[in-house]
Amino acid sequence: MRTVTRLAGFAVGLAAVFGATYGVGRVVDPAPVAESRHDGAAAPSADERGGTADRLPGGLLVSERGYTLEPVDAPPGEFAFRIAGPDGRPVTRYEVAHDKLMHLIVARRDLSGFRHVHPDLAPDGTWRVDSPLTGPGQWRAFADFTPTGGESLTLGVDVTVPGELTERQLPAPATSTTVDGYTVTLTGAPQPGSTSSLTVTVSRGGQPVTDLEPYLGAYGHLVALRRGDLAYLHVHPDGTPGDGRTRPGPAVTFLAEVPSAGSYRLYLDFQHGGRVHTAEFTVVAGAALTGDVPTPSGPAPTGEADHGTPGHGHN
Ligand SMILES: [Cu+2]
Repeated sequence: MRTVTRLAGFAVGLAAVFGATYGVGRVVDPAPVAESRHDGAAAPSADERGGTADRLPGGLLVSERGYTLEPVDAPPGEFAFRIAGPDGRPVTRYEVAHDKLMHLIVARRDLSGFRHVHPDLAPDGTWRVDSPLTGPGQWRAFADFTPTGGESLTLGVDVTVPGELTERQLPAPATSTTVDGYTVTLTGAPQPGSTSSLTVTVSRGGQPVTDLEPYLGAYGHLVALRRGDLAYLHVHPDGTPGDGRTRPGPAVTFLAEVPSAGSYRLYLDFQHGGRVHTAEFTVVAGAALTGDVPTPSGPAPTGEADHGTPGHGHN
């Protein structure tokens, strides 16, 4: 899995993305800035960097290691894009990862409107899907894929949907949420720089759900987006269906390593009753260390129910 990003990697990431002017009060060694990659060349290994660094979190770059995410014009109601490869031509060969050739994740910059969909590949390398951009706003679209002959990669691009938008406050941190009649609780808290165990427990009508269905080869998929820059972490469960030790609920455990302190929105996809449901949580990593980023204005919402996009779902 490529979701593991060490704390040292975060320091490099912040320096590379924000430059020295955006330090959130942390001491960042300036040396790695010069090593940030703008040319698509392979990342220096941790050893080459003196054992201090990993690569950036996913989704922050529109172009990385020679691959570039390019939205293309599409009819209304459709979203289309391609991945340009190192030779400049659209990539047409991909490896299956988590049951699919391509995972497209979208969320607004305010972390609302999350969708996770699976586009279809045309022979010319164009990916098409019914548009998951469910309303106006500044969206970030993430393409999570493995090109044949390359490593897995998550590229991100901004997409604007015109129209009037009321920006939503990030819901307050909570350890329980409801979706589609299910109650999902979260135990564990991510700590930057170390692997943290996060366990979600699913119940319905007060009864634990013990017959979760595999979805994309797992009993749950967890995407985390960092508040502030939408750094993307795709976290997978500790255990897979059929491995003889992983039970189909009510608990699903994930191993997460977040790249920094701060607020994250977690999006848990799980399948039950033949449908995929998405439970969302706000968590604060390293809260004791730095505290949360203050909300710019107005009181924080007290619940989760006002944040979700009605009918957001999957295909
Ligand atoms: Cu997917």
